Amino acid sequence: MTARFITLEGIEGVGKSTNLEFVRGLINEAGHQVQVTREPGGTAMAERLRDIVLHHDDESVPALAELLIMFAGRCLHLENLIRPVLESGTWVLCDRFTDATYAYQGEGRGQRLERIETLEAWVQDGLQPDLTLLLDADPEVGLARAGARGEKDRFEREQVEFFARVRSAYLERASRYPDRMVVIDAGRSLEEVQSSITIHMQKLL
Ligand code: Z5A
Repeated sequence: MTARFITLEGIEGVGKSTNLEFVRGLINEAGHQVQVTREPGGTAMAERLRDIVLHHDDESVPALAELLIMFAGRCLHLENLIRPVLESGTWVLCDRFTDATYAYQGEGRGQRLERIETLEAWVQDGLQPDLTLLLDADPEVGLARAGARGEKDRFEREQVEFFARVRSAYLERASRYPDRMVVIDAGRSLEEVQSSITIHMQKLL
């Protein structure tokens, strides 16, 4: 069986990190090896770009620069980790991928759709996730769950209206790509969320 590429998406605090481990367990239980990774980041150099884009405030970051950094990191991640791992037969489970770019840099920062589509075509050359689990919840819920943490990064300092725009962009993409993206109501208890995830994963497994 071909190795699968699965991504988790959603606004801040909806439970991506929490459920990543749960999904890893489901894949392992089904007898597959899986590499867990994340974006921005995933390789040593892409992690350095992540640090720049999330934590450095020493000069202003134009929205176009932010977009280009996301795709530069993605190019490193795809060529040096994701493609080789999939080719070796190991599944890849990634915390965020290009849907996040459409949602954050597109709807959130106002970057034009055609720009993102062009970069996506250059960098991904047709590669898309086999399944994207979109954890969806009201921004107030996500921000409250994430709120207890310490110092906030450049995105976490955004206001609730920003996350509302990001959320609606995610939902719009899910309705456009229903074969790849499934929306999971992440406002429910963790047990209920994981039961929905299991149903969708079983179709793939
Ligand atoms: N970004 C971008 O702009 N463009 C791109 O192309 C890409 C990314 C790829 C870093 O992402 C930033 O990068 C991101 C967008 C940008 N910024 N934002 N926002 P990240 O994924 O590393 O950061 P994050 O979204 O801020 O992750 P997070 O805050 O860690 O959220 P999470 O992983 O979804 O949530 P969690 O840590 O699993 O859960 C939060 C808390 O809620 C925790 O205490 C859990 O125990 C609890 N939890 C989880 N689920 C539940 C349920 N169901 N009930 C109750 N409590 C729960």
